[in-house]
Amino acid sequence: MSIASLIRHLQTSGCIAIVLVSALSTATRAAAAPNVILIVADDLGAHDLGVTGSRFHETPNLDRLAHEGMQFTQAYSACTVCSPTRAALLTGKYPARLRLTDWIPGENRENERLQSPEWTKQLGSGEITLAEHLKTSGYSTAHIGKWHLGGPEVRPEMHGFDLNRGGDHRGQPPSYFSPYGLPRLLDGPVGEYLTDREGDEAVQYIATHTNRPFLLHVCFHGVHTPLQAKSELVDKYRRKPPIPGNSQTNAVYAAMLESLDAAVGRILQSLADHGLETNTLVIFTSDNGGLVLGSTPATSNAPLRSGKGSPYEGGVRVPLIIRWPGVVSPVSSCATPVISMDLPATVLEACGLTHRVDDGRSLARLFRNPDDALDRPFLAWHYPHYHVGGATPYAAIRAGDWKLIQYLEDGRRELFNLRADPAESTNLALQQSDKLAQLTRQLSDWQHSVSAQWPRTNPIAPFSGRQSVWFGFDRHDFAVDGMAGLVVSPKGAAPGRPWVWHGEFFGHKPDPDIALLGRGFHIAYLSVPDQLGSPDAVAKWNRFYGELSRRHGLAARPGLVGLSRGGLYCYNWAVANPEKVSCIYGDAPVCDFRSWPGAFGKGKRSDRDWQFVLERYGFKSDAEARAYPGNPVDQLAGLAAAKIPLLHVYGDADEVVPWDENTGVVAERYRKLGGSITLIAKPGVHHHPHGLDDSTPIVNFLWEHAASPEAHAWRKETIENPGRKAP
Ligand SMILES: [Ca+2]
Repeated sequence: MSIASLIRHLQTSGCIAIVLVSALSTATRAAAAPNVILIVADDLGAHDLGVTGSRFHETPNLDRLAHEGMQFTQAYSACTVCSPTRAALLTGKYPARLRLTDWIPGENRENERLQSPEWTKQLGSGEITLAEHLKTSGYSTAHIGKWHLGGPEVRPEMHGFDLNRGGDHRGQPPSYFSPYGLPRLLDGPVGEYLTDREGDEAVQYIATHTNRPFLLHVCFHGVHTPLQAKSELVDKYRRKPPIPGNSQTNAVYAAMLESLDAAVGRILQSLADHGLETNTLVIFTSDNGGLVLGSTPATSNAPLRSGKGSPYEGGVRVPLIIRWPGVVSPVSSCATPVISMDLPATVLEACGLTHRVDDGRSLARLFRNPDDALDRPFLAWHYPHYHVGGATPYAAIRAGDWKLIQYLEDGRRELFNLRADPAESTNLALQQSDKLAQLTRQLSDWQHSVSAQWPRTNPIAPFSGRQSVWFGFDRHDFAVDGMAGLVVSPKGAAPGRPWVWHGEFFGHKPDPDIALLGRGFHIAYLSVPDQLGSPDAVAKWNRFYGELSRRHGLAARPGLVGLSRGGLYCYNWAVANPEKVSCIYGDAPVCDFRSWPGAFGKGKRSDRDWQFVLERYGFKSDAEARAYPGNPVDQLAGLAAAKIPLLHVYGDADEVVPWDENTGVVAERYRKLGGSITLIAKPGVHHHPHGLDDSTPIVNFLWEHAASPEAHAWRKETIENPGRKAP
């Protein structure tokens, strides 16, 4: 039984009280055909509403809508950014199938490891939208607000909407206060607020369309950036007392959301005023997860991980509320995973239309039985792009409680059990090999079925800059963002282009480097002296890493080498980037600046370097520096979780960087955290000399952990077949 016929049955059997708009016998469809209001907020996170758990934001109207209908607690957007989800909402197709896979026009990053494919930067006129289907069936149709699906030739008017108020190619308004700078929306009085205006446009549309079924597509520009809100509302949230444990604190964002909620309230009131409440299907959702970037992020999606532009749940989980009196039970909720494409399928069934939707499933059966499953084995995402929110090109699949993320740069995979671990904190890829293989296969089959587009490998740029010879190998000295860097290249790179990266003292004790060059490693160094591993040094390392791994194609996970103070650089960078590190070799490494140069224990004081610590880390006093919780010895959990193996070589008579205050503390804590560390003590040796007389254990450690399986196989083959050339 379709929803339309179900309603007719309920209405005629008197099960519920519904006022018939006109006689069923003469206008069967029109009588039962509900109005549809599809409200899409922009960048609204899964836990931004009062009813979805926010303790800071105030959304009484949306909370009431949820109580009068069904809340979907595991609703997904088709993408982690705007345009693809909006296209999916109108067509019922996966963005990958539409080849509209990024926000329009997207970013063109030339120096990344992968280049985006030639994707479609508009909703093509060949696609038939929900509005076109309903218009053909006699509906009035209107689009209000953000469109963001291409240029002038693919505006809402060309995709089945009779009316367009504000929709164009833009992804955000130049201003939330009139004059708006939106060519498709006449400016209101100076200072009028855009969200209020969009609500007013919707109310006016409802008031003038009471006699004919309508589709009203209200795409609020809020709560996307620029964060601009009415000052009296901002003040209200600024005055709120702190809420313990609350991670949503942005008063401007909260004020924007309150305006959006109020506009929704006025739309709902308008339906009631015109007697349309009962026969109107109201859907409220968002196009991607909440924005969590910056020092004062717009919102937090906690307990979900990350936010807009990231492959994790915070990027794709959205609120979804559906109200349809008499059909959807009030105060109901549904935990079945659903996705953007399901909404057009649902609307079409609700309107008694039979058009097939490629990738969506009607949620109608869930209205009746929220515990039902939908007839599909998984949901999937394919994003062959980079995004400032954290994404490198990836694909993902959710099947049952499991979610797999596959990174297209290097094939790395992460597997999470969302029921046990909704925050995606524990990667089970190694423990659950059967599940990993099953999801990988399903994802690959799906990508094939939608003809997913693949990013292309960027041609590897050769090293440039001043060329010289270093122990018989080519050395290039060059600048990255004004910083001096260098790379020594092997005669032939091992497969996967492995490399080691020195934190300070490049060239001191070169034996391991020379041996690794002979095995196809690159050796790299960035000169950031006197920074002692400060946050600024970590940021500089990030840029150097990006240059080497993306532009020059070196492996995604180098081995790090930290001699003495180089330990602070290596460990602090690794703590910030655990997924980018294969292993760490520390040689008498400093792991706590309180030991050296602070010498608050047994270490040897260096006044000059301690001054650098205070300055570079921004401490106002010794006391503040000593209370700092960010030394490597206190930050090992992430490295242990990432299973990064450590090797420390040290002299047990070191009086400059005493081993027990550094290596000893790291070893004890790392092992307690489940991490692996190998210690090689040199009896009676002081801080110098570094290294070992026979470097074999160091070389083997770096080779074992920093070289790819393909490199291991290649070396085995070249040793067994010495006539073969390196690739
Ligand atoms: Ca968005």
